[in-house]
Amino acid sequence: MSALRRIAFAIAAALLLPPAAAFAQPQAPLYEECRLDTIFPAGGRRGTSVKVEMHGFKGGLASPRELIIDGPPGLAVRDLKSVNGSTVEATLDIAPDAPPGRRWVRLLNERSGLTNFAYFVVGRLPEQLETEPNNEIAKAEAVTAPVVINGRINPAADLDVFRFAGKKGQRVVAAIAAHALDIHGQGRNYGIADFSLELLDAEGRTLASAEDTVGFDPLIEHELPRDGEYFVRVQLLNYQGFPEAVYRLTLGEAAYPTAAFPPGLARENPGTVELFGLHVAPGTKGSAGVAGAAWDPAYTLRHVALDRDDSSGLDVPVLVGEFTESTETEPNDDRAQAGVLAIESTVNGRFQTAEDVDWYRVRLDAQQKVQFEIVAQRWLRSPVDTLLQVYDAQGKMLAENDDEAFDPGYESYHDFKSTDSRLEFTAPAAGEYFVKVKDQSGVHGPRAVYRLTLKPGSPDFRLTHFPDAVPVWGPGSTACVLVRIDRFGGCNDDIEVAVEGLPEGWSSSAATSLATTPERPFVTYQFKVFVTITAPAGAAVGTAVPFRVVGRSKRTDGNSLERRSLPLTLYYTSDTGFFRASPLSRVAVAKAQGPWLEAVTKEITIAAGGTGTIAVRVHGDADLKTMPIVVNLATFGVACGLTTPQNLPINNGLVEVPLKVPPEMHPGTYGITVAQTWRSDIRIGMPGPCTPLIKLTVEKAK
Ligand SMILES: [Ca+2]
Ligand SMILES: [Ca+2]
Ligand SMILES: [Ca+2]
Ligand SMILES: [Ca+2]
Repeated sequence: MSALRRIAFAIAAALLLPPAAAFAQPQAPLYEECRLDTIFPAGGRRGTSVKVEMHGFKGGLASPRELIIDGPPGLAVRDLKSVNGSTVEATLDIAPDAPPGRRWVRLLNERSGLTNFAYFVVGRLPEQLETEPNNEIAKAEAVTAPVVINGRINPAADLDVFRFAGKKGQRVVAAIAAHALDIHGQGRNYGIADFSLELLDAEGRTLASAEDTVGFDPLIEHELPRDGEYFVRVQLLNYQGFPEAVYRLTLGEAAYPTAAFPPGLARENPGTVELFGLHVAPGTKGSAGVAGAAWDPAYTLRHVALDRDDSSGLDVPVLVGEFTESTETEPNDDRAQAGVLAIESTVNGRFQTAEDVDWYRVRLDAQQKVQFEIVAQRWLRSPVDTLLQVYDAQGKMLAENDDEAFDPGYESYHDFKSTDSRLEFTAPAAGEYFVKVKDQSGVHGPRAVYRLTLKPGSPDFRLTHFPDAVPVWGPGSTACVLVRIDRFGGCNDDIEVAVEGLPEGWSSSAATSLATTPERPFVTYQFKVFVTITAPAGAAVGTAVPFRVVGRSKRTDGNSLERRSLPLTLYYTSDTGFFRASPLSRVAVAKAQGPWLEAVTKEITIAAGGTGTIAVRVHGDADLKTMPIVVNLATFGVACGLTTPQNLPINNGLVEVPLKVPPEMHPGTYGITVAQTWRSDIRIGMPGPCTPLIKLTVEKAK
């Protein structure tokens, strides 16, 4: 959160919260963010046992129940225990045959439910933890390469120096995995941990240094000039340091894959890809078919690791696609050599040389609408900046796109503004059209990959939702999930968004993202909706169950579209907007922290500018006399309060909540929830209990 944003929040809090003196009621309970900020070490060697320490946020990890680990098999958890409310320890026994690569680790606890995921990597090289003090060359920690060192840059200005013996002619690798594992700060250090790395000789002279080689991760490959001692120095940019700045340093003659080709495969039959990187021989294959059978189909990311003795386990992202897959065929540097594309297909390409451009051709009917989309920097961490151009058969350029307009913030696997191209195109006449893909960042080689997908330009939409780990605060209570709807190709249908896949006894509510009508011109309420999930009254605290979010457009022509929502794990508050695509959504039952609300009024109709009253029942605290209440409606941006908080009396367990509908609100049916003050606000990562969705029908102003 920026300083300005903090101030804005403080002012908002001061303005919006009712004066405590007026009713002398306690503040709403603090619903801790169920957040896992770091796991240390962030990996271990297979066949060993690793004691890990997990850090959360302001007491949100109290009463740990279990670790839920997704991804390839081979990890067993024992000795899970609480150190304090924000720190948990456990021992991970890594099976001798555990496949190398990352796992998705979450902590289930009674205090705040289920956390976001943090990555834990299984490797095959020997591993060790750094030992402080190691800040100076004179105090460098001696290590035997090849090795993976698990360290932390903390406190500010911490430096970690390691000493190893090398031989003349050895090509050593020194590589940090941190950004690759989404290592990020908290508190005053929001943002990806940005490391730098130096290789020094015995006299302390710098032989090589690196900063942002793969994303923000530094990587050095260097041929040692003579037999002797060498040093590697790790630090954070600007001499920062914080407890979450965890890294894995691979050092020595180790295999370190950094690219895969093709960078994507058909979902149906993923198979293998070729890996590229340091000490990775041409023709080396990796499998993209591991694990994830239970993953949400909306999650298309896979990770390919190298299964070899000298592998640190760090894997390379690839994607699975819905359509026919192919790879480009060089030479294709001019129109005459263009490769053939079909609608509903994906071609995997790369820029092999600095001059490389890639041409494709496609036959289109008159007025046929198509959508070209490139994925390169997003998801794949490719360093390219694509430019996409469409030409007619006479060589006249008809359309082009550099950086896609679509906001990538919710899905970016990288942390830069997206440079991927996307355009919707309508063929003016029947015939052959040509597509040119070009890089503008001046990079080429195995990492300079892209995927170009050609889809029909018909109306379509996509959904994302967060959190992917929903806390229900007490059996019988309800929590909400925020779903974002993005429409393409002129999609203007009502889209019904529902929660599915919950076990028996659980319930949920559906919401509608409204189409635009003459009566209801485009409004931000179309972009986001809430759906809610209610746990059974008999649910045990510490229960976690999977769910999925599905959207269905209700086409007037009868051709309905169904799309699965991509789950997002939330690293910071949604206000700061730091998300990562997640393989699976779960809802977990935490201990009730205080009272919770049930909707007595299930639906209400109010004219724009008019007022109404919603009745809610308060459970869990019979002595409570008043409660600060807010009515929420998912809106664009960070706002979701339809009313400002009001301190309201409780009579016989019931609260009558007055609701004034803004005069500018368009006619339509909206899903709203009632919750206890803005501390229960999902946007600040504190999704306290709320009522199940209440249907609010807004009529035209009278
Ligand atoms: Ca350190
Ligand atoms: Ca140090
Ligand atoms: Ca090429
Ligand atoms: Ca080419």
